[in-house]
Amino acid sequence: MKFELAPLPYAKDALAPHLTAETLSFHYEKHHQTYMTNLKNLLAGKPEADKSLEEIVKSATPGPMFNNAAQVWNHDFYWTSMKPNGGGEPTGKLLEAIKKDFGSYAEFKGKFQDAAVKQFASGWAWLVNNGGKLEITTTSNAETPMAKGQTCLLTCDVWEHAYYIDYRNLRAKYVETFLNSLVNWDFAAANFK
Ligand code: MN3
Repeated sequence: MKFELAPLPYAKDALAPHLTAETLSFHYEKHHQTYMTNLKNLLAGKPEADKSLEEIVKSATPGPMFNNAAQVWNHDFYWTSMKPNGGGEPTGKLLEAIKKDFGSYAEFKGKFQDAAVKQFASGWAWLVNNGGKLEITTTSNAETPMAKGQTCLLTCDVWEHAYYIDYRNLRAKYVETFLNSLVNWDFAAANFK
């Protein structure tokens, strides 16, 4: 397959003021692009070059190939986990499932924020469908629930590069803003089907 970054699903300034164009420029054009460039260099002349990105993530052993492929996939997933004028509560079947598995949207929100803030150092906070049950999980560095057979519904990047320009050290404020103003519940609902 041809490995090129997918375009951002919105303009670089479309998430402002919550995430500025400067943050999206660095995060997408520098960090995300570097993972893709590294991956392409690692794939050159290798049989894995014919696999899909998802197949590479699922089959790679720990090391640079996994790290760069998974970071490309995680960031693609992160961009669509947000949208302009996002945030608020989900609706429909997804809201019903959140109520069933977490008690209420407010309880889900508190647990997601807590997990995202407590993830030590670099990583990701996720809402996943684990065999029919919704769960909040965090992963370190490039690790991804997708490689473990869980269905990812949405993710929040908690690497410092995701928020440091706009929020400095205040990860909690960034995560709260992600849920209040950015999260794309339409995407999560589509993944839940
Ligand atoms: Mn990132």
